[in-house]
Amino acid sequence: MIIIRDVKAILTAPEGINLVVVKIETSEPGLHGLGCATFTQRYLTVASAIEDHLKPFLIGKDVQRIEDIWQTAMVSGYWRNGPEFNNALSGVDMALWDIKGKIAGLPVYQLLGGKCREGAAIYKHADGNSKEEVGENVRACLEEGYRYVRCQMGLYGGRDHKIVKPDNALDGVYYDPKVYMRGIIEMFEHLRSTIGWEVELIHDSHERLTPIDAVGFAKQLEKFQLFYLEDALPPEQIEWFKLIRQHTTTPIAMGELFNNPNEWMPLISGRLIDYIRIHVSQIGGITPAQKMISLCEAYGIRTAWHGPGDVSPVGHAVNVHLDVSSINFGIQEWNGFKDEIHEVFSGIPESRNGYVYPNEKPGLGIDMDEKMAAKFPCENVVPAWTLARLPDGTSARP
Ligand code: GCO
Ligand code: MG
Repeated sequence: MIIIRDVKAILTAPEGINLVVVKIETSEPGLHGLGCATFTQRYLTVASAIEDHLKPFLIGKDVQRIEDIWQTAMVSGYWRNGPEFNNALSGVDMALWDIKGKIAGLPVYQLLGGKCREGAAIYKHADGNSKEEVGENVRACLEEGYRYVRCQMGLYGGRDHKIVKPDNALDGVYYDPKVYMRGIIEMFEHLRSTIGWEVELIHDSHERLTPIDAVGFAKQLEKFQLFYLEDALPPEQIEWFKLIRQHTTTPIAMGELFNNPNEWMPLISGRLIDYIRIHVSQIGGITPAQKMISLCEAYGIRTAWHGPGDVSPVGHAVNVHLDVSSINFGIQEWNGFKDEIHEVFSGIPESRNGYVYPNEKPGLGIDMDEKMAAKFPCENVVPAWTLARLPDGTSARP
């Protein structure tokens, strides 16, 4: 029996974004696994959950017993389904799947049922401070071969528009929901009238609207035939998705903020969304993700795993292994990498002409240079964009 000998959290920020990777070493010389545990805003807490709680729990356990380890670890602290521990457990889970693939001599997608497609279609982010600038950036994505593009105008909620604040207003990233909504409608009018209908367009509302405004916004967007509207509501208001469904056929995506099955179950079983946007490490890794794929298939829902800059290349590789082996794959978020990431990680899935491909190595196919990782220390800062405020200074869900 091959057992777990060591478990460590590797913290690194090659692109200036805090990443957490778990490395599991085994009793088999040279056999190790890597997993993504990236919760960028709470990387120190995740590292402690790994080193101080999971490591003593895991040392000496059979590396092959992934399900039993996942289930017992998840309840080892009795309280469960929290973001920090879910990410820590994800790093362990993905590393164990990596090891199982290496033992079997197979890429993880083969362990999940094999390929349904050679590559996964990907979307890229286009942004800009005006509808014309967004249009130019969408065209640039099309020239790179992308056929799916996420379109934002001032990242989330819009920015730099005129805001009348009260005296002595506190610091924050101010936005006006109505100005944001009107601007996005104008932006899509411009994009559809100048670029046309061949490109699939996505928009991420990032929970910036009140529920009733979100319903109206989704309805107004219907004529632009989006591929999907993402995060129309915050996780605390998921009951309002019923009203969105009653008022519009705009396809709906939700999930990057989810940690607890009680958040996604009503949306899936009620067929209230079309794409599940889970950040895989936020729910605990491959083990829960593969169960979610089957659940979504039963309800006609497709996958669109979260793939921003705050996922490590190990997590991106997991997304791609899940993408190519799921019959109900929808689309994969993919924004590419800066050169520095390649100084630390090798085997990153390659993207070409609007598709991303898993590498064919056993396991997840990623390795990392720990010495190089140490060259890029993480920084414990609160991202400014999380301090969203309405014009009167009221804090808003970011
Ligand atoms: C997306 C997400 C990200 C998140 C970020 C939070 O759709 O990619 O909304 O941009 O905001 O991952 O840290
Ligand atoms: Mg998003």
